[in-house]
Amino acid sequence: MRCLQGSPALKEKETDMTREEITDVLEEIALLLELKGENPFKVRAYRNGADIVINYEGDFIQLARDNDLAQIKGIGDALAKKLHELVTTGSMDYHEKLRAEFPQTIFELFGIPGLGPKKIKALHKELKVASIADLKRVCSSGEVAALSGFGKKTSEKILEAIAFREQHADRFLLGEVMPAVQRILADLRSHSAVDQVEAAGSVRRGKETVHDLDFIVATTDPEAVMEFFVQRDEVKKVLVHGATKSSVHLENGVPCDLRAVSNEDFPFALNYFTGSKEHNVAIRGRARDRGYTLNEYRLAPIEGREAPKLKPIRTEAELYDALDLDYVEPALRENMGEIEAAEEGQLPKLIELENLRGTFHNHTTASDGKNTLEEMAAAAEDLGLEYLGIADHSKSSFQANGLDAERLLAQIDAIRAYNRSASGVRVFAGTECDILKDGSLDFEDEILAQLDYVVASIHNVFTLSEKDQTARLIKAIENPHITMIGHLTGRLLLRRDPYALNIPKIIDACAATGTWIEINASPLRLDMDWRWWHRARDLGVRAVINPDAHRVEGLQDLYFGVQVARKGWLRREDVINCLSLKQVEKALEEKASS
Ligand code: DGT
Ligand code: CA
Ligand code: CA
Ligand code: ZN
Repeated sequence: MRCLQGSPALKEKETDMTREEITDVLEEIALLLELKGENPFKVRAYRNGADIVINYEGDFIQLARDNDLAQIKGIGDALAKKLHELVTTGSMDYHEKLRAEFPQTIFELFGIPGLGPKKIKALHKELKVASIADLKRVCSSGEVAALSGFGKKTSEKILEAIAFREQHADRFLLGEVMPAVQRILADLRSHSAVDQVEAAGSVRRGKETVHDLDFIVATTDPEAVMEFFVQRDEVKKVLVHGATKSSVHLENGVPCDLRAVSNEDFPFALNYFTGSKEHNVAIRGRARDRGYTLNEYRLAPIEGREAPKLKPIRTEAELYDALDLDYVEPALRENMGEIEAAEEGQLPKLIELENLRGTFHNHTTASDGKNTLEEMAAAAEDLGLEYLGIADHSKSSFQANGLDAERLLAQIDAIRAYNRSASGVRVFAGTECDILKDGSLDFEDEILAQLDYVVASIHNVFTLSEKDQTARLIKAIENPHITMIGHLTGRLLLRRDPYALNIPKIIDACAATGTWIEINASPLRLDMDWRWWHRARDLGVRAVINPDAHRVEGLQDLYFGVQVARKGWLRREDVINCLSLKQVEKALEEKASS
């Protein structure tokens, strides 16, 4: 599979304003209009506009520049004019005026699960709630419980959500910070005084959430590099601007550290600041046992101790070698057995993004996706994939416009017809079938049997006890029509905890039935968690990395799924969608007939 982030088909031409930024403005206008209680059609017009901006096939930005948008279906004259203003001046008067009618902090409220515009409007109007701090106060005082349409239970739920948020307030999704990481790396790399540069810390280890970004550069002119770094446009606040270390906050609130070292110190600094702390402690202990001291500057004999003479160390690989260890990939540096494995030459050869040949769990406009089957297939082909599975929602996911049997059968026909007519990727017909409360499935077996594969997922009734939720899932796993389990625990990182589940039991059931487990690659899910994969792999469970894409850009999330697989010690042969088309067809048949 080709490099994702740079894929030409998906990348926007360089402009000051991106499509994403324009959509954000339109979505925000829709929200503000809703808060004001404006006519729903007006609100809808901005939401539709946002969809069009993202999905329009031509050069939207250029058309907006040229004031030529009114030719696009769904964009009226008034909106076209406003978008022209936005793209050419960077702001929209209408939007700014609307914003000014509300306190800035009101936008925080949209981040609380369960609070839609209607509720926020009521809270704002009745209790003057304009921030999360306000909301916490009126929930605690009992005023929210007494408010019509809310009640005690809702009030408690809101308080729980606020507490959850506070607990996670200082962390960010890896997927959320990755674009900034790439920009910063590229900028630093382009600086003439920079000899080497790497992201370190949790980002380099591919952790699913991160507290801050850490960068290390090797340079002979640290002051110039520091100056360059703190002057970047994206930097909002400079906390420390030292001779060899700076700490800043980026625009999006993400803290970011830069350290400058000499070329000689680089491998030691990089290794130290990559962590994890636990891994560092373990290898430092190992160095000490061998008579060396290891820190962020050097590996050197401890004074007065006998120690074998060291070869020069210019890279991390040479550092590990000096400690009689195979090179440990950053993804594995969590002190979870990697040092023992490195000592015994037993580290896995980890899967790489390029190994992926296809993917299974993706949505289209048939349910809640934003792109058609043809568009998704073309995007998959652009990424160099050989096959693409379409798994739209089933009918119980009515909020996601899930398909009933009739619509599903029509979709199967459409996919078969597509495969006959097109020569690009092979499309597999699947479903993301809801697992109902009792563990039965949302389609009859007779329907499921007509599909190429079935992703089974839980989308509701999250509150069962661990025992019942586990039994519910195991019942689904035991249905031979199920190919794989989607987003196993239902967690939304930094937003919603996983439902209660006995994961070892689920892994055993999947091993016994040959059911695959998804690595849901959406940066918000990354589920099943990497901490379980080593064990699952050893029990023979196969992983399948799925982006759960709801639009063509979503396919790029495969990158994050691969990070999870790597952190979970998975090799190419452990991941089903590294198989070629021919092999994967065979694997699907075998699963269906087991
Ligand atoms: P986070 O919380 O997502 O930023 O996670 P990290 O791992 O990036 O942590 P951070 O930024 O505090 O520090 C970067 C690395 O520096 C960390 O992974 C290991 C190393 N480090 C930081 N403090 C210590 C320490 O007290 N002892 C040791 N051994 N290493 C440390
Ligand atoms: Ca960090
Ligand atoms: Ca840090
Ligand atoms: Zn789902």
